[in-house]
This record gives sequence, structure tokens and C-alpha cells, in this order.
Amino acid sequence: MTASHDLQAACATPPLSFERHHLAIGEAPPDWRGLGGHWLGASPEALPLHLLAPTGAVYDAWASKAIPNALRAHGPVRYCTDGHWLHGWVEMDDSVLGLEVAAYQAYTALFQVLALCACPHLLRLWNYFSGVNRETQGLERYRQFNMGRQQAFVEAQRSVFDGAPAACALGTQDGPLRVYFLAGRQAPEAIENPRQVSAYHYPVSYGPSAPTFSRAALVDAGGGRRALFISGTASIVGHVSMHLGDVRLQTKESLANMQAVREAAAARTGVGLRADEMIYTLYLRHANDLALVRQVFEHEVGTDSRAAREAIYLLADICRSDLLIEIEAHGFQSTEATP
Ligand code: 3EB
Repeated sequence: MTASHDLQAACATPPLSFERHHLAIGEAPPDWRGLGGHWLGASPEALPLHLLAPTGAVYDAWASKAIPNALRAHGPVRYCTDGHWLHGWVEMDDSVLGLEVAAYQAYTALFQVLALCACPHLLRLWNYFSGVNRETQGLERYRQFNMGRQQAFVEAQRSVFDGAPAACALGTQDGPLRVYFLAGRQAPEAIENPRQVSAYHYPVSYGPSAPTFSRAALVDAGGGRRALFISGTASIVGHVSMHLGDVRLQTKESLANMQAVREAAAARTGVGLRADEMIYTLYLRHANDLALVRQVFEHEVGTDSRAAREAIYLLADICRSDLLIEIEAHGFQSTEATP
């Protein structure tokens, strides 16, 4: 190996990886370390979101080769980092602060951690809070959240338009605001959906501050792989909610939007990810819709596909009261030329 190869190896990005563990109640995940992750379903650490399917618990684990990593704390933020990748979460009780201030403080705290760790680029955010569609002081709580989030981005001198991270925002039954985040050393490439108005350009009829997220983020995941993170995707065309009251058509429209995002990403990189190569989380407003949503989704990805087997279904409120479903996904693809 030449000196320049050594240098390259030393500087190389450790490959970011993801594993979704489907566990029985009380069963520990095989790897406790890595960069940490998200518990869903029957676990004391899980979000207060009902797991509709599968039964038991799910642990979504992020890892890189440079394990083990200690769990660190900074104010309300808990995180793990290997120096290249950083995964963490921040919890903020909005019942006293109000949601706008809680969102502002949560994001301000997590931006401080990113600066501290020299891991400045957010790839993906997962936002969860209660009473998403409830109005307090004349404003829906999701809109209050958008105000606090956007203000924190502006004050940290981060883009609230092009280049905003991929994200999702869902409603829990109760509990504090919880934001999970994944960050890295390299800025991801933001991808928008040609079928939709960018969320950061939604008209003010959807709230005083627009949501701060991109439709997807593409990032060099190390190890000759690229990761595509598709934000929570719903039945919105242009900026308008479509197929009101029809969960079957809303699911189809959401999947059509995800396909458009995959195609937009493929146009940038020259290689596309197929629908069945991704890992999905489906959020349903009504538990009764599970069978129908599952049928439409499995028709899209193939009943026997890994995507269908790994997909999880959660009961959650969606950011607009007229939306019945939101779907998110991520996947990895090789950047090496195939012969
Ligand atoms: C939408 O497209 C549906 O506020 O972070 C999807 C993904 C949605 C992320 C967010 C909201 C967010 O507007 C809602």
C-alpha cells in the first residue's frame, strides 16, 4: 500500500449502517452499542406511539464500524458519535414551555451538540410530539412547532430553504416533544419532489412559518455506498391534500410521491433505488386502516419482498388533520460501477 493509500484509508468515512431488529417483548437487541437508535412498540424506552404491526418491539439501530461509542449527554441532548457520524435525541417538556418554545430550545440544544462534535450536517430528523392537530391560543400545535423550529434554524444560521434536512413530524398520544437526529461530517444533497411544492415554500395558509425540511437527503454513507433518506411523505400534490377521507388513494398518492423523489434522486446520481430496496415506516391516523394500507403498500413493493417483511406500521397523528397516512423510507445503494 502506498502512503497516499494509507492516508486515504485513515481519512475514509466509516460506513454508516442501519439494522431494524424485530424483537419479542423483553428481548434485547443483538447490538447495544453502535450509534444508538429508536425503540418502537413494547419497550419502556419506546415512543408513546402504538405499534400496529408487527407485534412485540422494534429497535431501529444506527451504527458505523468504529464501535463502541459511549452515550454522552449535553443539556437535554443524549447522543453517540464515532467522530464521523452522530446519532442522538433531545427531549423537551412542552407542557410548561409551550410547543413553540420547546421546539426552539430542543433545536438550539441539538445544534450546539453538532457544533461541539464537529459533526455539523444534519441528514435526518424525526420529530414527535402530542396533540399535533390541537389548537391552543388560536394556532394548531403543528404550526407552533414550525415557528419554533424555523426560528432555531435561522438563529443558528442554517438554511430554512434549499438544503434543509430530511425529516418527519408525527403525533404521539402524550408525552414531551422528542426529536431524534442523525448527523455527519459532509453536507447531504437535498432532493425535492417535482410533484410537490417544497414544504419550505408552502403558502402562509398552512401556518405563519413554513416547515423546515427537504423531501429527501442523499449522502455519501462511506464504504462505497450512498444513503437516501426520504422524508415523511403524504398525499399532497402541489401544496394541496388529496383524496380526503380515502385512505386507499392517499396511500397510493404517497407512494407515487415517494417514487417521484426516488426518480429525482436517481437523476442526480445516475443510479436509482427501487421501491423494494428501501426500509419503510408507515404512520396511520386510524388503526382500522391497517389492512387496507398494508394491501396497497405490499402491492407496490411485493408481498414477499424484504421491504414488506421489514416495514412497520404505527398509529400516529399526521401534520394536517385531513391526512390519514404518512410514509417514510431510507435505503443504501452502491456507488461502485456495476460491470
Ligand atoms: C407534508 O408533506 C406532510 O414538518 O418535518 C412530512 C414530513 C410532513 C416532515 C415536518 C411534515 C414534516 O407537508 C407533513
